[in-house]
Parts: sequence; C-alpha cells; structure tokens
Amino acid sequence: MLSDKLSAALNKQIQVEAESSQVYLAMASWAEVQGLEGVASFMYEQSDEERQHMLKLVKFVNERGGHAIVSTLKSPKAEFGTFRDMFQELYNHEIMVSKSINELVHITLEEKDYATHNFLQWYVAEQIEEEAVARTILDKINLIGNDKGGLYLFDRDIQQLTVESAASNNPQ
Ligand code: OFO
Repeated sequence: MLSDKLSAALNKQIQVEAESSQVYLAMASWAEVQGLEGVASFMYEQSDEERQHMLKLVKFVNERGGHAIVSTLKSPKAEFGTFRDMFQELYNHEIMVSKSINELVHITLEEKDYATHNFLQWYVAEQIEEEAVARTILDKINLIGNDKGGLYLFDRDIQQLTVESAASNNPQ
C-alpha cells in the first residue's frame, strides 16, 4: 500500500510525464511545419514514449492501492526558435525530469517503500539514456553549425535513430 506522501508524489510524476508528452508533441508539430521530417518523427516518437511512461505510472499507482489522477496539463509553447534551441530545451527538460525522478526515489527511501523503489529503477535508467541521447544530438548540431547540407543529413540520420529506438524500445 502506498503512503499518502508517496501517492501524491507519484501523481505529480504522472503529470510531469503527461506534460513531457505534450511538450514533445508541440516540438514534433513545429518541426514538421519547418519541413524537418526526420526531427518531427523523432519528436512524435518521444511524445509517444512519454505517454507510455505516464501510463506505466498510472497502472502502478492503482495496483498498489492508490488512485492515479488525470490532471489538467500546462499548454506547451508552439514556437521553438531554431532547431538547436529546440534540442537544448529537450535536454533541459530531461534534466528537470531526472531531478523529479530522483526526488521520488528519495521519498521511497524515507518511506521505506522498497517495492516502489524497485519500480522506479526503470525510470532512473531511462533518464540516463534519454539525457545521453539529447547530449549526443546537441553535439552533432554543434558540429553542423549553419551548414544546410549538414542539416539535411542530420534530419535523415535522426530519422534512423527513431527507427532504431522504436525497434529496441519495448515499454511494458
Ligand atoms: Fe519520461 O522519460 Fe524522459 O522525460
């Protein structure tokens, strides 16, 4: 059975994951309108993944005797400046989410809830991977600079990354 404190913190995380899905959906739409097909499909995929993260939490909270709450979400912005700015935002967003997961893990230790602690390890690992992917993408963007041909290749490469992650990613 979840404690009230942990239940509230998990519900807050449900909101964070749902808002992440919204932010990446807004990024996907912006990229699509800019003609960056590869970047758009990468972002659509990220958005879907965040929804899966949210659902996994909903099911866990309910299974453990809590009540997962579906809350109002902040509306994400519609414009992202340059695609470099957008990926910088994605990276910053993931760092914020990692902090939020760490805070949750901290509460599980305070509450001595080792089942939830164990459940959250999947999210800890996922955040390490997502931060690493975002950093790799930013490094590539810095290499390209303002080169149009480089941007074309980047857009094609990132599409490949989406296909690979869809093949290897199997959220339960
Ligand atoms: Fe939910 O995985 Fe990152 O944010």
